[in-house]
Amino acid sequence: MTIDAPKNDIDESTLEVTPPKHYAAGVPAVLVSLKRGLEEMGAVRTGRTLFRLNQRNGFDCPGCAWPETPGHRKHAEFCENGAKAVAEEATLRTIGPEFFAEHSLADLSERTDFWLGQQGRLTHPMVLRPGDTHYSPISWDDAYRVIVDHLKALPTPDEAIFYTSGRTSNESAFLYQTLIRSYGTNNMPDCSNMCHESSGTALSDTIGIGKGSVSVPDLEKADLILIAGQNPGTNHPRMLSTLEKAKGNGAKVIAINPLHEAGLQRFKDPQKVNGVIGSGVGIADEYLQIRIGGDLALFQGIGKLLFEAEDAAPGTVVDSLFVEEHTAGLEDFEKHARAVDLDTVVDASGLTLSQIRATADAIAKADKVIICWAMGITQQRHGVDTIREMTNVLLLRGMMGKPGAGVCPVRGHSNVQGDRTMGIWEQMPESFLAAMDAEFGIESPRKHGYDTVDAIRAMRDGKASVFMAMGGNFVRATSDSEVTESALRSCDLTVQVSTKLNRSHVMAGKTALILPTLGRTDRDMQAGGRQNVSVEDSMSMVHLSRGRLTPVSDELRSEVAIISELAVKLLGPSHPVPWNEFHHDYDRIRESISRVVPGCENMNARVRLPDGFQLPHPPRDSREFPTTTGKANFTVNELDWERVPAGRLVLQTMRSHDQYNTTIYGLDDRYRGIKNGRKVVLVSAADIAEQGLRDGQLVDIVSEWPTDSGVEERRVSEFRIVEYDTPKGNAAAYYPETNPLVPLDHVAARSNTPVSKAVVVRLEPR
Ligand SMILES: Nc1nc2c(c(=O)[nH]1)N[C@H]1C(S)=C(S)[C@@H](COP(=O)(O)OP(=O)(O)OC[C@H]3O[C@@H](n4cnc5c(=O)[nH]c(N)nc54)[C@H](O)[C@@H]3O)O[C@H]1N2
Ligand SMILES: Nc1nc2c(c(=O)[nH]1)N[C@H]1C(S)=C(S)[C@@H](COP(=O)(O)OP(=O)(O)OC[C@H]3O[C@@H](n4cnc5c(=O)[nH]c(N)nc54)[C@H](O)[C@@H]3O)O[C@H]1N2
Ligand SMILES: [Mo]
Repeated sequence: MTIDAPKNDIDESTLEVTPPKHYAAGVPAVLVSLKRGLEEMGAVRTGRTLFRLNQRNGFDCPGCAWPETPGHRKHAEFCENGAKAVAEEATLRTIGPEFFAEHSLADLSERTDFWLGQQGRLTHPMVLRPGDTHYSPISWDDAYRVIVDHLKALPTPDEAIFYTSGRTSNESAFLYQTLIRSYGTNNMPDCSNMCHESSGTALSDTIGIGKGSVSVPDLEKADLILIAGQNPGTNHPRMLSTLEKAKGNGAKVIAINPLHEAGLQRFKDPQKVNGVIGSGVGIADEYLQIRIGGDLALFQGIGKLLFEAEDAAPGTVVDSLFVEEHTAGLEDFEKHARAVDLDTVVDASGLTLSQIRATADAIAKADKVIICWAMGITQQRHGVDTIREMTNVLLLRGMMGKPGAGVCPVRGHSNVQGDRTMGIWEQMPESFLAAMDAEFGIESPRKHGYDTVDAIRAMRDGKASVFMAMGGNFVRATSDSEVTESALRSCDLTVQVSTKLNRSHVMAGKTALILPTLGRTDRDMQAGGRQNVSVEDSMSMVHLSRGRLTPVSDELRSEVAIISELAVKLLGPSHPVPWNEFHHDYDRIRESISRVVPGCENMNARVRLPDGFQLPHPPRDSREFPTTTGKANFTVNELDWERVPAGRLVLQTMRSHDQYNTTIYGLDDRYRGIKNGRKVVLVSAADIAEQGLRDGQLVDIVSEWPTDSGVEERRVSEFRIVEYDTPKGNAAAYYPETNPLVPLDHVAARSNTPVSKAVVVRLEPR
């Protein structure tokens, strides 16, 4: 069998630009999936993986966290981008000791993210010791010894940081936090800090639980679905099938997005006849091309208009029964909402008054309303307030805890929600820590730990010197790349448990370890036989995932194995946690989870049900709100938005169609018409004209950040201007190439999430 050689590096000069597409998926998507599969893993593995994706006895797609339709797990359900995620992991290309002997650290650091990721699966534990120019092989036992020696030498466990990315299974996340808390710290930053933290913070305030309140059947039943700050055609393609069904049942969809994303316009389902030869289905009935950062204003305007509609036809808009029985804080909210100035809302959002009125009218009249959102909302300075304001609108209309209505934060990584449920959080509540202590006879630390941004600050300031990551690509995922890179390099030890090579392996601490691990698709054999793991999707369904592929190397260890083996060495053989039993039989881990994590009782039996089981959600299940008031809270939020200084643009950093976060699959952003390159900046015709620039011109993007001592500048070079339909004053470019532009302190209020979607920049012609 031949596996294609890795792709060559990027030549941005061959960039091609064609008009953006107005629909998503369709035949090209299926062809792309199969082609990627065959290139990376050959026919047999392609068959074994793609047709086992999201099936009852198969593995959970490592793509996004969009759920399966209950009862449908028996059908192969996969999408183009899920297939790419699988091909990326199941590739037969490998990089072992010879690769690292050939490529020095200096060589690797010159390579692009694309090149690093394309080299293949990691096969051996590798070490870089002080003064080494190359990584060299190390045995697992010696690798654990290096970690234990460093951790034991720290003056306090709080000088170590333990990151988690969202592919980690429930079982390994639970064990990982048990290890970290047994060792003695809560320093557990995770990718969620950069992702839906704003959603968790806002929803905890308003409804008392940081998770979405709807399921797939709710979306299928809704009358009105708002989709704000999300690009499902690329990032959650299976959501389009759900939207298609909702539309078929009569739902109206309103998209709120500065860009006209293809998947929000029309969907041709490749698994249906009309999707292959017909014109597919239209998705958005209305498209609000909002200005970046204008959503808080929009929802405040809607709040005001709902009260006015209630005045005009009393008893028809405000759900007074719900409001009286289940909510608190209406009076203050009403006073604030009525005082909102609609001219300001128009200015801030860039929308017309009639668009805003039509949206409010649709919300006022629909019986079942759902609001979905993702990174366009959460990665904003006012992300938390915006989500609180969306909730205000829904609460006023009683859209909580009834079929077809509610809040729907659409999660990213396939188990990012589960990792949090399992205790990966720097500030888990006392109830969880007490349950851990009772289960294991340990003493979990109570002092809150560092989140992602605080972890970088701690390393930068010399307050932390050991960094370990369970997956992910910390230096490329986080903001302010230069600061973060030097923070990581200043550590005494960095440890990356990974499937594939990435920039975080290259930005190595004085001593650095790469520990290769099994992925979702790989068969996981332990002393107790073949193991499976579980994950929780965006709608709180927990189900099993079982890998089938033969691992590419005998040296790979599962995350559970790595954590347990390290724990025994770090904590000693008499530690009360039964690490060896956990290692050998993951059912034993689930037994402990059953006792510690509320809602996971009897997990081993329930996770084996055909659709798994759904975690409790009091607002959804019984209109109970575990908030400080015991009711759903209306909130009052100051109106603010992103102003565009003269001659400047507000830049959002987003994903192309050919990437998974920091992993670059290819160089095309098919739906947006960008081919063979990534260093582009999308700018409106009006700004191009006003600033005397031209389409196709090469520019540097310079971000400007006011400080006490003046304006700090950050720069990325040689980006090509692409004229694109985005609101005047706004621009868009791809992440992670533009992460150097996002200042570390540019974070969302309260959630501390980097503001990746609104950076003030200027374009400097080369
Ligand atoms: N194939 C693929 N799938 C993925 C991922 C991937 O990289 N590749 N990543 C996964 C992860 S971890 C996540 S979190 C999700 C991310 O899923 P998305 O949130 O869809 O990802 P982004 O590309 O960041 O897209 C943000 C969207 O918000 C819009 N936007 C930007 N600013 C604003 C604003 O101010 N207001 C509004 N209303 N909209 C705005 C942008 O135009 C864009 O459409 O996808 C997950 N799934
Ligand atoms: N500017 C900007 N920055 C952003 C964002 C943005 O929109 N704009 N989005 C943010 C968001 S939403 C997120 S979630 C973060 C993503 O942050 P991360 O989760 O840290 O990044 P990923 O790119 O998903 O991580 C990819 C790496 O994970 C490893 N990996 C893959 N599968 C497995 C596995 O099964 N086990 C283990 N141990 N390792 C595995 C591989 O080595 C791979 O290189 O980035 C954030 N950063
Ligand atoms: Mo994410």
